[in-house]
Amino acid sequence: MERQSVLEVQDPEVSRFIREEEVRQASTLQLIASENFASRAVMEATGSVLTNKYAEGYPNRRYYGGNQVVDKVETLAIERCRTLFNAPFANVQPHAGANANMGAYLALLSPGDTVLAMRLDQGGHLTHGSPVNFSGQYFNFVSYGVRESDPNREWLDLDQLRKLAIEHRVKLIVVGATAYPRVVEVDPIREIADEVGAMVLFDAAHVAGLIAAGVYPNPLYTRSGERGADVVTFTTHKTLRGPRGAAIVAHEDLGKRIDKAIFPGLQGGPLEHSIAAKAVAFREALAPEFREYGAAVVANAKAFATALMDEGFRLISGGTDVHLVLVDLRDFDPDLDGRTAQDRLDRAGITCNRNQIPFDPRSPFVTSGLRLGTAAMTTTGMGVGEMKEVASLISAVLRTTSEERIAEIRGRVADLCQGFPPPFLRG
Ligand code: DSN
Repeated sequence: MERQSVLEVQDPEVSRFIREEEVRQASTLQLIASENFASRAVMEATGSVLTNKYAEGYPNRRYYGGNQVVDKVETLAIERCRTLFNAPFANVQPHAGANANMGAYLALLSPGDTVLAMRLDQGGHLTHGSPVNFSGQYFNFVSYGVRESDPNREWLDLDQLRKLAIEHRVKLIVVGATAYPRVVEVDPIREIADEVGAMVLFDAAHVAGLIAAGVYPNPLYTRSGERGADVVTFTTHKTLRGPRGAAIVAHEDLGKRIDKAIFPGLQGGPLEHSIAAKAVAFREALAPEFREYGAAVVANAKAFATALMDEGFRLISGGTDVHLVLVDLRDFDPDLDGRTAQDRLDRAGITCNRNQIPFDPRSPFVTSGLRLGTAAMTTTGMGVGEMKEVASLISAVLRTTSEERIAEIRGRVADLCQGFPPPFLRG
């Protein structure tokens, strides 16, 4: 509190904006699938004196003096991360998911190497080979997607993945997505990789918290406990509910290469305040309550999916196994695009993002879809009853163009949120 009042005195403008954002986060619904509410302990570590320290290098191998305490912090974060993911090796320094992926590519590839990853417009990520991203500029990416028709419409097309892996003799297969509502088992990917002599990188940015909670298979291992993905990258702020940042876990033989790629290959001084907050989040995720949280996130997503379908929305792949649903708006209203829907929901206090759906006829800026996640709502304590209510509010907003009606719904949203305050407002 004292720290905030200092800010209020010294910089009233920034202080006011932070307060405004607190009000926005607490009085509107947060449905962006990549967001969550970090605990107060995580935020306290993020705002600590560790932000003052330069610590280029790794514990006991630094280029600056005075790292006695920081070494303990980073070692603790590494150990907790390894325990959480049953990982032989961990690097907790990546500043963001994009850096973690870049670090993994630097460790595993040479410029120009051929890589297979999921198409961005079918659920992948910019760092999975987009031509406007470093990944697509420095490596030769080939993309797989989802099935266009039944059986298993909009589920990962493993036949296509295997065909492309063989045809292009890829060096690395990247798995993982930002908008794919189904579990991806590493086992068949490992088999394909072994067939073509490729490595496997699993980008678990979205599902890291679900893995930690035991409700999503750990991609480092196959179901029979053999080596699965060679490397797993993930962000710490999505379902894992930690500070904004990322980490990498891997099998022991790749550890040295990954460390070298992150520093000095890619980053300078690590953000030790953030690493301390990651350690706090890993500890929280190791507690039994986090398993309940992960199970509740998925149960809420499934209830939300059913309720949305009852309201007349079609969901990509017919539902969800994870923390998010991807809505195809076209069956609900053929004239309603993702951008219009996102803006109207925003005015009603329902925060989400438009998203391309597989085989989307609209551009990435407009889109025909919405991506909705349950991680943040679940953190506030909402359950399946609230998911039904939120689905009905979304449907009501998207059925009207009356600003008066949207304002009325915004009031209902605020009432609902008042009963479920985020952690930063709790004692
Ligand atoms: N921006 C993240 C997401 O929303 O999924 C991915 O980088």
